[in-house]
Amino acid sequence: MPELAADDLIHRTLAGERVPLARALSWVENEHPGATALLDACFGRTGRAHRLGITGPPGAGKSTLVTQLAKEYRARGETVAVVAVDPTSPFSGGALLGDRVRMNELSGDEGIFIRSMATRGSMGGLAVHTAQACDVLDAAGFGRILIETVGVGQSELEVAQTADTTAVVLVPESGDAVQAMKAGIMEIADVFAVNKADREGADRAAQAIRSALHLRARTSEWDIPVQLTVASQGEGVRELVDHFERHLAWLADSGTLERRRRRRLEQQLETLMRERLWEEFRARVSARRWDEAVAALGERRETPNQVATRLTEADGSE
Ligand SMILES: Nc1nc2c(ncn2[C@@H]2O[C@H](COP(=O)(O)OP(=O)(O)OP(=O)(O)O)[C@@H](O)[C@H]2O)c(=O)[nH]1
Ligand SMILES: [Mg+2]
Repeated sequence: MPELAADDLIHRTLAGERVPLARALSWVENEHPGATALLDACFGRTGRAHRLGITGPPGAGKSTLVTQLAKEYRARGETVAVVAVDPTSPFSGGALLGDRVRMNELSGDEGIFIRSMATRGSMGGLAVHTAQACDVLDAAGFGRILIETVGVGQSELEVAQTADTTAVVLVPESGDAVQAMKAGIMEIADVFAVNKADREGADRAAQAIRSALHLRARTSEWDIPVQLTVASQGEGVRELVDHFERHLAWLADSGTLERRRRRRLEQQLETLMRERLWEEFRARVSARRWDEAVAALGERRETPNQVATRLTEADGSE
């Protein structure tokens, strides 16, 4: 596609045209200068999509499940965007190719849009870019946004937290259930899927998760369901979507949706303010002064606290 004027690109993205939409998402991902105007134009139209995080350990069957979920939502008349967050790890090269093949099943349907986000740059950046990509997809009119993230680390938690509903996908045989609980995933799961339930031990794994949930102090009125699935056969997928829809209704009725979204916006604002204030500061303080401050630390003449105080209290005049 030839270079589009920014206004044209924004207009066509909001109209749901796929090629401009793909370009718009690249703008977000690459922090293109036009991204700010794009996101500003999208903002007033966001808040309509249900954002679902699908997370869990490598190979649990997330992509297979996402493909099935997308089909089920389509059958229910919803439009679906999939955001697959690829960690650029040496292990995921093959898996990514697998994803493409699997998700090819979905291609050719105008009501489905699939996008990968690379984990370039900082992890914090990834969460921000993912949230912004979801804003664009939301504004473009997709009703359900499925965000697939691999793993159970801090960065995945951050990405998952950009969702309204988070599903944690585990498998029967590994000690994943226990590990996930340790990694804090228990705190973010709204729904559990025990996938590969065609294998030994799925009921036992589901039971282990339920017991762990019972031991935990309840923090809300939402009863976290544990659903067995066989993603490769599409089993349990309808039930899973039912849980998601019930969760969405619960979020809305209880006021939790509004609260979560507001907190998300507050976090966005905070991130933005941090960046801006930092840039402002670096523009104000010369490289020479900064280097001197670092040298003072290196030579143990001042403590980091003292230097920070001196630099913030200075009025900027050199
Ligand atoms: N037996 C069985 N295999 C499954 C099931 N669901 C997925 N698989 C297989 O598990 C493998 C991994 O599936 P993916 O969907 O790529 O898993 P993933 O969690 O997206 O993997 P990463 O993105 O690499 O973390 C594939 O070979 C799938 O065919 C299932 O319910 N039962
Ligand atoms: Mg995958």
